[in-house]
Amino acid sequence: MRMRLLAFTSVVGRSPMRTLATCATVAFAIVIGVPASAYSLGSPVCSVNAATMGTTEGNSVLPSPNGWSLALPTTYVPGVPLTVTVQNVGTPAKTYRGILMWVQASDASFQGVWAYPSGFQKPTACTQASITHTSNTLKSQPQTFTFTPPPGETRALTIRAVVTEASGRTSWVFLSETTLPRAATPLNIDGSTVGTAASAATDGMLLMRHLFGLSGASLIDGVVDASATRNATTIAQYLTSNNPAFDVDGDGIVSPTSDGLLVLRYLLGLRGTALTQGAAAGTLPVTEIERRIAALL
Ligand SMILES: [Ca+2]
Repeated sequence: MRMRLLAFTSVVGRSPMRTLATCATVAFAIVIGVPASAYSLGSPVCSVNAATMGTTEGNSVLPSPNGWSLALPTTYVPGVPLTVTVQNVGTPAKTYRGILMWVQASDASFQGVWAYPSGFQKPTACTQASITHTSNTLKSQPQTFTFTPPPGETRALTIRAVVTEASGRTSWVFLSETTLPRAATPLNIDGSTVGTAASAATDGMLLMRHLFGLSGASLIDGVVDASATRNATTIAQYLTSNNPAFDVDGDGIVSPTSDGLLVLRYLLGLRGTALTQGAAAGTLPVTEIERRIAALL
């Protein structure tokens, strides 16, 4: 019911539909009957569910998910892009015409940002948490997309998708939804298994040294926990692949004298102006910087 209300609300706010209306009654009928992913120019709505689709498109002639699935990581790190692959593993030659995919947190709020490759776009009235096609031409799969979870987010995120196989309205299939929990303690940089999962003397120093360009022995000497599960090589790989997570002041750059210092100070217990004095480079309020670091713990 919540999903239906969301979809309906999204449709009501869509101005192009209003131009089709000749009177309030007709407008209401069109709003109720708006097709979703079968639209030749992409979905006008931000999300749908099976009930909405059945009502507006007619019941699908295909059983969901009809071989379609999403491939993606098992967890997410706040602020770090991840790859989502739409695929039909059992039938590599299978094509599709339309798609609507979106991401919501547990309170049904839309979260995160899709990148839009050629042929895909943001539904006009939606946030970048939704992605749809730009035309109903046949598309091959697997198709990869990039999604960036919000910095500072800690709730599990659920990715949902509906695909339209043929040009008719009743060939829609829902893919099994996938819920990604946040990765455990992304700031546990050395992967220690004993004691404090993230500490200034180890993880804070590792981040700082890495951002100053140190590697090998000079990266890890004296600053990895006895229970560390990563070595100099895998610590460097971890910090590189999760680099965007450490832009805690949100200026788009990960720097030792701002982000590295902020994380180190936070792990030492500093908060408020004592945290950010002379360190933050962006325009985020200190409360948001604290939230972004806390989301990595
Ligand atoms: Ca930064």
